[in-house]
Amino acid sequence: MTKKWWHDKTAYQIYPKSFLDTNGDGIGDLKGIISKLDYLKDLGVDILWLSPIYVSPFADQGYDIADYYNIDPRFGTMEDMEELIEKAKEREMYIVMDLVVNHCSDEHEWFKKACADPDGEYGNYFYIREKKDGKSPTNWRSYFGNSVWSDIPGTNKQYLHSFHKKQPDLNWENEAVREEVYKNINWWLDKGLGGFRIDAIINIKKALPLQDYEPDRADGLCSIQEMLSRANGVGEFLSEMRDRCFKPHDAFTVGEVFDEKPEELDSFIGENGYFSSKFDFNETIFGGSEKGWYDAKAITPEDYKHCCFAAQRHVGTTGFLSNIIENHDEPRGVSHYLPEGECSLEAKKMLGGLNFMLRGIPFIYQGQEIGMENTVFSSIDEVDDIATLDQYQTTLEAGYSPEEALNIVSRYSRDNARTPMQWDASANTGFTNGTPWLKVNPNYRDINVADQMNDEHSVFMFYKKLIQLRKHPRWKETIIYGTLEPVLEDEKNIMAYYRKGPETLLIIGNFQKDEQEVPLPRMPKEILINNYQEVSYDETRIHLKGWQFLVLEI
Ligand code: TEU
Ligand code: CA
Repeated sequence: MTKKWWHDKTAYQIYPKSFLDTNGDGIGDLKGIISKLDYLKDLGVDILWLSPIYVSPFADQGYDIADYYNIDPRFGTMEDMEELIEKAKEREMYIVMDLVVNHCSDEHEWFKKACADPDGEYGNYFYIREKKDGKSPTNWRSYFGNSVWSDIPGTNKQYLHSFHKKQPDLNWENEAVREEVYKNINWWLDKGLGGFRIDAIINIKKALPLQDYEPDRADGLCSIQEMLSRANGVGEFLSEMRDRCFKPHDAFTVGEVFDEKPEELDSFIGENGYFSSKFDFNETIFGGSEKGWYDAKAITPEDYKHCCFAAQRHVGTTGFLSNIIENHDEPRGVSHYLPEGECSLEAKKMLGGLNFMLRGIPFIYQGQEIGMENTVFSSIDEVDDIATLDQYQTTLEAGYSPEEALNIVSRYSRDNARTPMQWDASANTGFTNGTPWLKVNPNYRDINVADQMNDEHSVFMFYKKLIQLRKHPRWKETIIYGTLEPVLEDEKNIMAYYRKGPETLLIIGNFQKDEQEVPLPRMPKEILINNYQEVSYDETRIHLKGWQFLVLEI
């Protein structure tokens, strides 16, 4: 395998709106990120992925872009962006931005021109169709509920939006659209970006001709997945984008890829793949239901283990997964994957360690490094996320009471990950001296950076140790390029796997409150990581306390 500069890196996702506000408007900004580069360097992360900071009306918190060439004033200026890229480079860190090109904002000039003249040049930048007998062109449901079609005022036409109606899909079949996208990618890469995280990229290829599919709810609509699963040929666009943009810049790219076809793995992330990596979403999507969040099945430790190993077995050494326990679209990992009420210090470290030592590139989402947890919503009015608000309605329509519906959506809401970063125990947790755009999690006095930076037993220090281990000259080759071999798979609530390279490491976690003993193949040579102070074992067995996590040289 050709070695690439990103293979041995650790990535960190910043949600700029909630990271640090420096001008008192309650919204995080670029100057806030710049002021924390040394904090991030101290943690040990190398790649910083910023969720979108382009000009946007924030209908979907910036994933609705109105100008791909400018920074939204609420985040700062282009000079701030250039300073961030420069100061990151001084620290051997790389800035990765979010490439959101399945759709733009309805306030983008392209869409305004399309609405003014739907049959003109810009009309073909989008999917615009005549309504048939007053009906929408197809019966697909958007990710945020209701039809994917909305009216173009003053016409009998509608435009397609896979997501929110303020996010019109771009027509990738139109070469002019592709050329606009490639020009923008290269413009940013020429400014010194390390690469991109690629948003909702499977969505850019639609199954043509556009047609109805079997409805899956009483509303007569069907999941958009029905269409996506029939779309073929996305690779033509992705290989063109790779060859015109990413490859010439040796850029790191990670695809937000749901529902790719298994046989396309090598094309996506292999030696000459469209992307450097793609996220492992197996654990994220487990238990989901087309009906809605209210119908989702909880994930158990055994489910989690099997999801991780299935993803690892599928990829093998074909390429590199990007491994996460959370992101800006998900609830907090420790609240989602640890059983109710088990968010202990040891359990948080175990979950982080088990994910971190998998084969692939580890991503830490802001706040994960200090063990931030889901927040509490006392009313649906405290929620700012369109996905959560849509799911709340769906849950009410399924017959749940408002308080039951609030309780259900609180468990899965994307806003759990978007509450302000918890810096210290001062007012508004040190995030802003104004009014935060989203309520601070009330547990900030117990969970914050300031308390953990100098506590050798903190979650922060544990992640710092994990990152140091990945960079350690003796172990890095094995951790980065070594194979992953599940072991003790039939032992309930034990998640264990070898990492085999020049050395052999055994990673083991007791994914339950109760202690248990498991067999060992031979006497471990060295304990590299332990989330407790001690551990007892001999050449045949190891005794694990509740939530105990270990990395052993064996
Ligand atoms: O997410 C794509 C996507 O599939 C998720 O939005 C998922 O369907 C949704 O979160 C349901 O809860 C990307 C971004 O990560 C997300 O923040 C944006 O909302 C979305 O695309 C549209 O740009
Ligand atoms: Ca601000």
